[in-house]
Amino acid sequence: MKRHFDIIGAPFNQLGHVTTTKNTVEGLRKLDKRSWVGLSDWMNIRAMSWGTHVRDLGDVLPTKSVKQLIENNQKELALTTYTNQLKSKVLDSYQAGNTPITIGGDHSIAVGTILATLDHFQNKHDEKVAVVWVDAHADCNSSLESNLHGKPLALLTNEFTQNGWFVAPELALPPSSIFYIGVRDLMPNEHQFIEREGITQFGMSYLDKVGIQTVLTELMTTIESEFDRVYLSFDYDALDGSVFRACATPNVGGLSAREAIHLVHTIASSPKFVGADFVEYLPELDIDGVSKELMIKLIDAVCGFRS
Ligand SMILES: [Mn+2]
Repeated sequence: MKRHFDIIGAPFNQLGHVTTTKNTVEGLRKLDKRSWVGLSDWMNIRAMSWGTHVRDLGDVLPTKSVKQLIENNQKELALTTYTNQLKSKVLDSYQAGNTPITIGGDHSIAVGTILATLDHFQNKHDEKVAVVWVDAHADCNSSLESNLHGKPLALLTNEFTQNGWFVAPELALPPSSIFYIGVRDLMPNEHQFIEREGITQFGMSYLDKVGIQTVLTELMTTIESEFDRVYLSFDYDALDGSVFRACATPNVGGLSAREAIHLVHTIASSPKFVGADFVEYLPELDIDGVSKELMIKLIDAVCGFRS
């Protein structure tokens, strides 16, 4: 199967621990003095020299009304409005038979990408979708106080039910479909949710013991036997924060560059793979461009290149 990839920009960074109105996707696309490559040039090289089918669909920008809602502190409504726009763009990609690669944005944008995935595959085609969540955090914090970028999985599973938040049952994500990799900073309520629902976690200590290959073999064996599709949501802060610090919440002791490339390449190589998002990378904090080069390698790994 020759895949057709769609790059979708989701530069929405208003619901995290650090907010920015800068276009974080443009920071990745463009070549600058700090890095030897920009995503746009690199994808052109892949298309022209290697025959990769990849196109950049541009950005889903937050509208005036989204910005207004945030100013009015109606954040859940702002997120619903923004992610509805993003969802329809991602759905277009699925309907065209393509593989969307969405670039954030903070992790709240995954509400849009995953609702599109669940709408297309779970709701319309009655298929079971596994969501692999690669992150330093579990992002299922259901408390009212925490930022929305820390609760996309609470929102998608209807674990968070305040401020009018509700996901239609046919679009809700079953907790048993979540697979965590790299989580090492949990809140007690998140721990309880994970324990209660029996969610699969491949934590860093397990990875230390068995290595990334065993983790991926176990993960993909389960997905091959129990699921029809797999979606990948990759938070930059899953990476080792002692090296990769271009985000709001770097966390020391995460995935190495090689482990991350191998992980993304392995999941994206599955015939069941449908799409991915890469979130939380903040170009303005990337002082030497190392993180940008890795982000491009991770996106390249989705396209089948393990370089
Ligand atoms: Mn996250």
